[in-house]
Formats: sequence, C-alpha cells, structure tokens
Amino acid sequence: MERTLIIVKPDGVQRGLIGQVLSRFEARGFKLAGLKLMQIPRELAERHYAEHQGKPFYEGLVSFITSGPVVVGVVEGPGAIATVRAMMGATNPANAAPGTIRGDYAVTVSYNIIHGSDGPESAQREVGLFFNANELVDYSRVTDSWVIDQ
Ligand code: DAT
Ligand code: MG
Repeated sequence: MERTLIIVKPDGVQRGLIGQVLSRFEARGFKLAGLKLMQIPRELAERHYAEHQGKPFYEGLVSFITSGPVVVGVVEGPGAIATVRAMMGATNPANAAPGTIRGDYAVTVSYNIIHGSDGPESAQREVGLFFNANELVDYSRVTDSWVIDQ
C-alpha cells in the first residue's frame, strides 16, 4: 500500500476547487490517510521545494505556495504515487490532457492547482514534512473490498 502527499495549492483553494479535487481521488478508490488546511510557512516551503532552489521560477514558486491557505492531504492506495501523478496531468497545464486535474482546471504553469509527490522517496519525505505520525489515520472503509482485490 502506498501513500503520497498532495497539496491543493492556493489557487485551488481560492477558486473553490478543494472538494472537486479531493472527490476525484475518493471516486478513484483512494483513501485519505491525512488531511488539513494550513498556510505553509516559508521555511517549510523552502524545504518542500529544495530541489528547485536556484531555478528561475523558485522565488515565485515559494511566494505563491505561501501566499494563502492550502489543503494538504495524504492519499493512500495501491499505486497511489504514480496514479495520483497521472490524475494531476503534466506540470504545464497547456500540455495536460483533458480529464486530468490540471487539464480540466488550469491553463498556466504557475497556477496549476495541485502538487503530488513524484516518486516513492519524495512521497516519504514530503509526507514526513507535512504530517506527524499521529496525524495519519489507519482505518478501513466498508467499500475497500469492492475497490481493492485482496
Ligand atoms: P510538478 O509540480 O509537476 O511536480 P515540478 O516539480 O517540476 O512540477 O515543479 C514544481 C512547481 O514549480 C510546478 O508545479 C509549477 C512550478 N514550475 C515548474 N516549472 C516552472 C516554470 N518553467 N515556470 C514557472 N513555474 C514552474
Ligand atoms: Mg515536483
């Protein structure tokens, strides 16, 4: 079972898209193991986006992600990391296929609605950055046996 970090970015919150974004993951069959609304402090944003430090868009990215509230979640399920990335669509919404989150809700790269961890190592690192162990909940849903063959 995999867990991955998602962030509904400030543009998604301001545009009232929290529910629509989260509902896609629920409808797919994934489970939320953690969820919170927060405004990301600059220091946390810098750690989260450390890989982009020095790139031309880095300063704008950090100021954008800290500019207003976000919803941070941990999405759990088989293949969650890669499937969430596929559901997000390409980084630049101009290249994101219709049917993906970015392809349905966004048009420019700076305001692309959602973050999702890009692999197993970043998922583990990013979940740890945003959630304490006691904020992640282990539970089963009555629908699980109709979603996951086990
Ligand atoms: P992703 O969010 O798809 O993992 P990324 O990790 O390469 O993409 O970049 C992180 C974010 O930085 C991305 O969601 C939007 C912003 N970004 C990336 N490339 C950009 C660019 N060329 N110009 C402006 N913002 C960019
Ligand atoms: Mg990334």
